[in-house]
Amino acid sequence: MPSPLLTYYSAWFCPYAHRATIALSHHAASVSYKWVEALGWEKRPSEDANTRAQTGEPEHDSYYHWKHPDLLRITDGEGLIPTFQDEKGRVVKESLMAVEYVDDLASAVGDPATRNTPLLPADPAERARCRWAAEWANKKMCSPYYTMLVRTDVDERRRAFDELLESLAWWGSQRQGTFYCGDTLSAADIAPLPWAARYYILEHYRNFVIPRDDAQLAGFHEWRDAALALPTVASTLPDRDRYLDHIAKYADASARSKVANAVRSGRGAHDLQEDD
Ligand SMILES: N[C@@H](CCC(=O)N[C@@H](CS)C(=O)NCC(=O)O)C(=O)O
Repeated sequence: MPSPLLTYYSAWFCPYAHRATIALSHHAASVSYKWVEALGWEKRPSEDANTRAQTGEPEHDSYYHWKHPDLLRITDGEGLIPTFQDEKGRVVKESLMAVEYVDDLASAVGDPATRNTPLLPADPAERARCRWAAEWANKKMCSPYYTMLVRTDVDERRRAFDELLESLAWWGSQRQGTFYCGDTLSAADIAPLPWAARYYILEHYRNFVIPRDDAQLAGFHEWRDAALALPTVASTLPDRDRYLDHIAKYADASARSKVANAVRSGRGAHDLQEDD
């Protein structure tokens, strides 16, 4: 069966979309797509007048997302990436599901002779373990990244970093091979990988260094180094300086995105709500 052409609404900087990009890169032999750069920043006077009134903050400019009109149209105005649209117009969104969707497509339409390894194990219990780990990583290895960047209380940031280190140690110890589900990359690995690839921002903006020589973290480093060295992953990594410049808007509190708004209001990045 020929591979359908997906329209992939994405953005070069977005770690959530990066999950889908890694899945597409892994399954490049089976799934074809057209990338649409669908999100960017625009600087406008800050709209959060209530917050300013409460904190006494001076008038300032903030960065808001501009969104591709087609993305807004097919997502009823929500406009989150990653979003896929297939040739029949059907929409798939939410990054963890997008990864599974690409994997399902590869097994449905990919040529078995050239298809890459599946991202989810076939065994039901192993599959459930892998999905559970992806959700866990989303909360424990991805959301703290935004807490450290966006929250202003230094103790809260430090607590988030300490918790992150505990999570990294746990993750490294749970692997069933080089990677989480064995010796090939899985959907569980892809869940935290875009953030693990960007943890350098924590040192750059918050002076939080993930120690290299701590025995508890050896498994995490082994996992991270092996995953980032895969050509299908290495080819997807954003330029470091360009990304540092992008994420400065979170570090200096001028970003107004759904994730930044959720974290500013005291929730986790994984807990977006309608009005964020
Ligand atoms: N839960 C979503 C989150 C995706 C998300 O927040 N993506 C950001 C870009 S990194 C976005 O689309 N932001 C648009 C906005 O904040 O309005 C997922 O996992 O796909």
